[in-house]
Amino acid sequence: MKNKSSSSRLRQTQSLNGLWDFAFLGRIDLETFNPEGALIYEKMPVPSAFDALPIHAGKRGAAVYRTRFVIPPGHEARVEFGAVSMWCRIYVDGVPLRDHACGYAPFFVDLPAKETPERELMVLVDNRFDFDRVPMHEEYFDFYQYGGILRDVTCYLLPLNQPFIDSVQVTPHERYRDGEVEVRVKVGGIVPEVLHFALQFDGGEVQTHEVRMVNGEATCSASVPEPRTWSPDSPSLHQVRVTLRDANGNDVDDMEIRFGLRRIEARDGALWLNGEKLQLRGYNRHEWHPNYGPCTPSLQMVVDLQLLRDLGCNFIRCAHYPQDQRFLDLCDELGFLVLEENLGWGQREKTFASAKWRSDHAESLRAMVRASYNHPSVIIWGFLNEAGTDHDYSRAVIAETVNTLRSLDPSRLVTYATMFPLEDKHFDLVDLISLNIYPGWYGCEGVEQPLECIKPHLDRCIESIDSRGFTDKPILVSEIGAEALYGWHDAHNDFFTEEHQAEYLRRACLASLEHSRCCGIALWHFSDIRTYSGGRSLTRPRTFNNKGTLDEYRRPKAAYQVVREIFHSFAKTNDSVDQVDTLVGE
Ligand code: ADA
Repeated sequence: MKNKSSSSRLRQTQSLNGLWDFAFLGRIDLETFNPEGALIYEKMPVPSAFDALPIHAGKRGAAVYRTRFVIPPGHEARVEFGAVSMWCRIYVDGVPLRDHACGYAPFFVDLPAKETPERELMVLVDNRFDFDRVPMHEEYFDFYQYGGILRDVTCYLLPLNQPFIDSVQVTPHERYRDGEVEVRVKVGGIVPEVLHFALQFDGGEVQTHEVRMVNGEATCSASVPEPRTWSPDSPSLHQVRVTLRDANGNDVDDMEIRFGLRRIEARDGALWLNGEKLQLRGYNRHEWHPNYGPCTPSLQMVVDLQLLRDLGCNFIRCAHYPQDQRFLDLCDELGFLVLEENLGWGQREKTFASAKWRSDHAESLRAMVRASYNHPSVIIWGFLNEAGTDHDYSRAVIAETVNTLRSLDPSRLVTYATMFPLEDKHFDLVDLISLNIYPGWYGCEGVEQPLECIKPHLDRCIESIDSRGFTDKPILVSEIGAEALYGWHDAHNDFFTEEHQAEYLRRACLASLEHSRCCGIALWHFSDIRTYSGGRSLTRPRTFNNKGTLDEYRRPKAAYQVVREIFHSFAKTNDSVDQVDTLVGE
């Protein structure tokens, strides 16, 4: 399935996905790697995580990928990588062009022109944990971190001696219902003083614009003819084609993107979508399947969304990294609301002290917003899941991240998920307060009736937040859950049985959705995932995080029907239109 959020008619575009040459190099010294002497003896599909394939399972070290392709002589080109994990160095025709160290964020390299058509792309990847080289990935994260070229690789030919479109961002204005939007065109290559371009919405009439460039960008207001509002009940999408023209009126480059007309707000202690109060009902979801690791096929994404829709969900928290664009395309089309977050998991003072981490984190944030800006499904940007936000040392990083996100995109809400609901020090900085809580699961050693802890704990968290003066901020339960091993039942209905999990989730859903201050819930989590290896995994049976309502093969546990019933009953009371049966097939 093709990435639908952007395309071009004028640019020559080629997918570089396919079978690449490959070799696992192991624990080599990366600085001694010689691209010319690389002994390459295997084939590897791109995209894939090499260590998700049984033949390389569990290996950590360097690996090299190589492909050859052709572009017309004299042309510059851009190669976009959807994600390469965890660290990589990109060589073009034997020359190292850049390193990249956030395994889930998209990035690109610009290929210089050459007199001959054949080009060689080599990607040295490394999935070893090394805080100095790749501080965004730390080994204690509660999900398995793989290596490889995880997402699509695409090559675009850039126009010769002309400006080209780097990105197009469409932002709905206050009068979005009437089709009023702002269009921002970012230009690369030769940047003119005044940009001549044409806009064509939904294949209709062409509107021409001449705009003075500011910092490489041209911004104008425009009006979408026959506007339709986007919402989960009615996920209507619009398209706009932006065509750059040279001084003689010739078309030199173009880009078509999809967008939606909708507005998200946080005010009066609640969330509002298109002016209507919004209740979020959903799950946290990792991009993962045992057969493919983090490189799930589109079919699996559709299957997951069908199941989430069947469960009565309107919301997905995409834990804990920037998403594959194919998944967000599907959320746009099917009408799911999304919280997309930057890679982060439990960072503390040592991480924040690293200049390399700060710069990689900021780069990854910018890449996430650039890639996902036009998806109407994305309503909230998240970052730094469960960081040390009970301390002052985290304030500068949180403030800086919020400022970066707001300056890149003032149209969406910003949040981080805290594990310190009672002690957190930075709620004032965000639009939405997100709580990861596990009452009656973690920390209930010695408690007679752990399930009885759920509601009182949530009530206490909310009271404490309100008593600290945050009554205007919506509160989301961004994680809550309990483990169950698929197929495990016994007479005690105790921890790890399906029955215990079902009862836990029942209480968690009711405590959250019935609370007037709570704008929604994202259960932890959709399906079981592989996590820690080695000694850390002793707290995780099977080396899996087993809190899925479905197991890793998407087989439902007992909790499935319980959650389904509750979510559907709240959907009936809270949503204007019952959207349950409206899933549109691919
Ligand atoms: C955390 C974390 C999740 C997962 C969960 C759990 O809140 O954000 O990634 O680790 O706890 O299962 O304990």
